[in-house]
Amino acid sequence: MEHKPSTFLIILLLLSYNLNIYCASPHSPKSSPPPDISPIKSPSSPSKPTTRPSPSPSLPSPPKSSPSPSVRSELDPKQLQALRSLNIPTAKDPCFQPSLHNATLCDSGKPFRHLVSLRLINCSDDVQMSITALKSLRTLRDLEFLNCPIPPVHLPDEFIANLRSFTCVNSLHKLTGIWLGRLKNLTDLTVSQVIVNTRGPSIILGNLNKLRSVTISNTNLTGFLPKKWHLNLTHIDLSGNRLRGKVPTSITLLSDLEFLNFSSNALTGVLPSSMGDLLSLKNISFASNSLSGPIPDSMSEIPGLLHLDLSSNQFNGTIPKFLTKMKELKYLNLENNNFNGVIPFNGSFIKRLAVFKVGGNSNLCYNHSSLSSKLKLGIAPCDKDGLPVLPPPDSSYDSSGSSDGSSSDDGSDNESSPPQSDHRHGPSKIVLGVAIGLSSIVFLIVFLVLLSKRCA
Ligand SMILES: *[C@@H]1O[C@H](CO)[C@@H](O)[C@H](O)[C@H]1NC(C)=O
Ligand SMILES: *[C@@H]1O[C@H](CO)[C@@H](O)[C@H](O)[C@H]1NC(C)=O
Ligand SMILES: *[C@@H]1O[C@H](CO)[C@@H](O)[C@H](O)[C@H]1NC(C)=O
Ligand SMILES: *[C@@H]1O[C@H](CO)[C@@H](O)[C@H](O)[C@H]1NC(C)=O
Ligand SMILES: *[C@@H]1O[C@H](CO)[C@@H](O)[C@H](O)[C@H]1NC(C)=O
Ligand SMILES: *[C@@H]1O[C@H](CO)[C@@H](O)[C@H](O)[C@H]1NC(C)=O
Ligand SMILES: *[C@@H]1O[C@H](CO)[C@@H](O)[C@H](O)[C@H]1NC(C)=O
Ligand SMILES: *[C@@H]1O[C@H](CO)[C@@H](O)[C@H](O)[C@H]1NC(C)=O
Ligand SMILES: *[C@@H]1O[C@H](CO)[C@@H](O)[C@H](O)[C@H]1NC(C)=O
Ligand SMILES: CC(=O)N[C@H]1CO[C@H](CO)[C@@H](O)[C@@H]1O
Repeated sequence: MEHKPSTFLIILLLLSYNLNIYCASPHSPKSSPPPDISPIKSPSSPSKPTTRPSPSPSLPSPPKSSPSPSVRSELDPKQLQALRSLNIPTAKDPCFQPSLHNATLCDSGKPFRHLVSLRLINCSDDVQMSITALKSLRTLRDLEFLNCPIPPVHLPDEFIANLRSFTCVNSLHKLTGIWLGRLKNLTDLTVSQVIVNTRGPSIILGNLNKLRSVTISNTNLTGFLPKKWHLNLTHIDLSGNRLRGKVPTSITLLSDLEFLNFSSNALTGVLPSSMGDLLSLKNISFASNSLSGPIPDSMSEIPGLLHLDLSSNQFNGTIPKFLTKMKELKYLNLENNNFNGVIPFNGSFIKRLAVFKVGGNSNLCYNHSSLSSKLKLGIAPCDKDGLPVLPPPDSSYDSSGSSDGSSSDDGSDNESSPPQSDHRHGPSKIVLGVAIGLSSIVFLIVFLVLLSKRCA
């Protein structure tokens, strides 16, 4: 306790030594304005270079589809007409106008350009997509409906043949599995906030053999997960549906899969023990289902796991220590399950994560000699047998933590090996603070007197 004021004294002496030099320096005439604190300020004073206006701001590189204006060709008149029938403004060439509400993208064909991408946003419900219009738009590779409450459309075969990407968010009233299953050449499918009537996702996924990315979320999709998956899938989001049954082992054959979201369904059973075969996995969520059993050991093999959400299920067993070895992990949510035992984490692991949740596991506890109660994990500390101390943690004020700047000084203390139970030191901390404050003032006065004598 004594060494804190003495450190302060040393700093002051050093400062006054500095000032001493400053006062004596020939470069700083004594007639200059009071040399109050400018030498202390100086480290921050070198003016930062303000954002330099670049002499010739380079224009953003033009989209690859637009050559120099002089040689540009125009959109195919038939497609122009089709766009007009969709109430899309065509006064300006849709291949060049900045995409505002209805985004369009064209190829660089000659003599005419053709549309490759069309996005309809917030359209009025009286818009009709006629067969003629759709046939003339068969060059589209990408079609998106966002908030377009128009009636479902029948897509002609020649239109479907070229379509690679289809998005329907809160649009087209209602879709069926058979309608979506016709879009056989798709690599990307996104359907969200639309009712999808079907017996199960297999009707759709079993037909789209080129899919790489599929999102069918919040669609009230029913049935079971497919047993057969297309092996090139990298992204699967079937969250927010009514899917039931087990997670099939066959899903672990998807070695390119990076993103898997089955959250908010009615899945049951245990996770496949070969989960660790999903070597490309980065984000995974099984949150809000009725899954049980342990976290599979094989998951320790997944090198780049970033995001693991198993919350709100009935997973049980102990939390595996291998999670601490996962270098990339940023998000770990295990709350509201039946895990038991001591959590295998220390403070430095938990601090590394952006999100860490383990609350709502009544048989889980933390070792209070390696984790501070300040982390407020929502679980009880363990007794010496590794069982939760009952009753569960009470977050009432049992320390001075709420009265002083505890949040600022706990930055490193739970890293150190003997973390004392800090609530006993509450009142003495305040006394110490007052003492340091008072002595600081005294020293400052002495310092100023000294300074004024030297510089006078
Ligand atoms: C579509 O409508 C939503 C809400 O009505 C609005 O926030 C959004 O900016 C609109 N988007 C476009 C491109 O008009
Ligand atoms: C998919 O595209 C190929 C050419 O890329 C075409 O031959 C085939 O007919 C298309 N399939 C469907 C179902 O349209
Ligand atoms: C989805 O299904 C549930 C249960 O059958 C039903 O209550 C709900 O209204 C459905 N949602 C929509 C948007 O139809
Ligand atoms: C997966 O994609 C690769 C190209 O990235 C392709 O060569 C291969 O045929 C695809 N596999 C299947 C089963 O479609
Ligand atoms: C999964 O989907 C839900 C809802 O659709 C979303 O809230 C959640 O963030 C998603 N999880 C991941 C890992 O992307
Ligand atoms: C994957 O998880 C990370 C960490 O939580 C998050 O920042 C990122 O947005 C997620 N990626 C996707 C595609 O949801
Ligand atoms: C997990 O729960 C299942 C029943 O759901 C039970 O058979 C199993 O023994 C439990 N495992 C552990 C480690 O508690
Ligand atoms: C808690 O950690 C200490 C020191 O790391 C260890 O000696 C003790 O056995 C642990 N207690 C439990 C219940 O695991
Ligand atoms: C925290 O745990 C990790 C992984 O077990 C370990 O590498 C690290 O040394 C621990 N840190 C401290 C301060 O105990
Ligand atoms: C088909 C379609 O959605 N057309 C819309 C394009 O945008 C204009 C205004 O931004 C709407 O009036 C059209 O309905």
